[in-house]
Amino acid sequence: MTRTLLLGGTTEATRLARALAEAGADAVFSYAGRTHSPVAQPLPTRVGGFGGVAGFVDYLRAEAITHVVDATHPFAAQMSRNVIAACDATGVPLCAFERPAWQAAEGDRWIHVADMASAVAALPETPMRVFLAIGKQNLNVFAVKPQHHYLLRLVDAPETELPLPDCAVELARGPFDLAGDLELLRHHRITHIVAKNAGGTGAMAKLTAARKLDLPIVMINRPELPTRQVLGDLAEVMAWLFHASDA
Ligand code: 3Y8
Ligand code: NAP
Repeated sequence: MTRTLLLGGTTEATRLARALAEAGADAVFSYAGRTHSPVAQPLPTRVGGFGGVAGFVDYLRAEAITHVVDATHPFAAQMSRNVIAACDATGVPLCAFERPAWQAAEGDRWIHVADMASAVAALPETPMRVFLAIGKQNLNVFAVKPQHHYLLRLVDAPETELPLPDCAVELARGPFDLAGDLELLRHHRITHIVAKNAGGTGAMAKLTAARKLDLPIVMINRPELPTRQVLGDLAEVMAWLFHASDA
């Protein structure tokens, strides 16, 4: 009998949770607990870290998990590395459910950078109006360029003082749409966007809006991960979970 642990926090994970619930599958959904009130899922849900690789191994054994689907965000690299190590150690089958990276289209003005520090370096010296669509975990690296006006889009109101002297906060939770992101960029007179190459549809609207407004995007490449099986299609994940175990 398959008992699945689904590591979530993305649009794809939410879709897969619905498919598993509709199939009456024995599955547990897992959030890191990054936001105050995560979207409720149609599966039994646990919230919070496991306690590193050792904690994750203990959880897999204690909960008799037979399959792990890593549907975390492409930038949740630490979790994905821990999952690979723990599934190697226990022999529990693992697949990543991951959306392909975004590709620049005709008319896009993307500046590709390797990491957050390079994203800061890619911004001009003269004061601009920058939409930081990267959440709150990496804001401090931008403090070396305080001259810009920054627009931050966060899931929860910041609890500590922000490291940027000139910034506005927009509280919102994805997935986002084109009309909303066009209005956001126009209202705040944005000149540059900084984004992670999240892929998927949940955070894509700002890319289309930037193209329509002819704005440059500093696009941060995904972190490298050790090789693992990656599936990009929900039906493939369901087949991996249920047809494989029939074999
Ligand atoms: C807690 C679950 C769904 C999932 C929706 C996707 C991502 C749409 C767009 C912009 C970019 C950003 C951020 C973003 C989006 C999805 C997806 C999305 C980006 C929730 C969620 C959790 C998180 C964590 C949160 C991070 C932050 C990142 C904001 C739930 C809503 C910037 C990433 O306050 C914090 O600490 C927030 C932290 C990690 C990045 C960061 O470093 O700050 N997401 N986002 C998950 C958990 O606890 O395990 O709360 O409901 C999920 C989603 N947020 O249900 O459809 O494409 O699927 N989330 C990025 O992608 O760049 C905003 O503004 O355009
Ligand atoms: P991360 O840096 O890769 O992970 C740091 C630690 O957080 C992990 O080692 C683990 O703690 C815990 N953790 C992460 N994801 C978890 C999950 N789904 N369930 C239980 N514990 C989890 O992770 P992150 O980038 O902060 O992302 C956290 C969550 O937000 C993930 O669910 C991710 O899908 C979602 N998210 C992230 C982004 C982003 O830009 N990073 C964007 C959208 C959504 P222990 O070591 O204690 O087990």
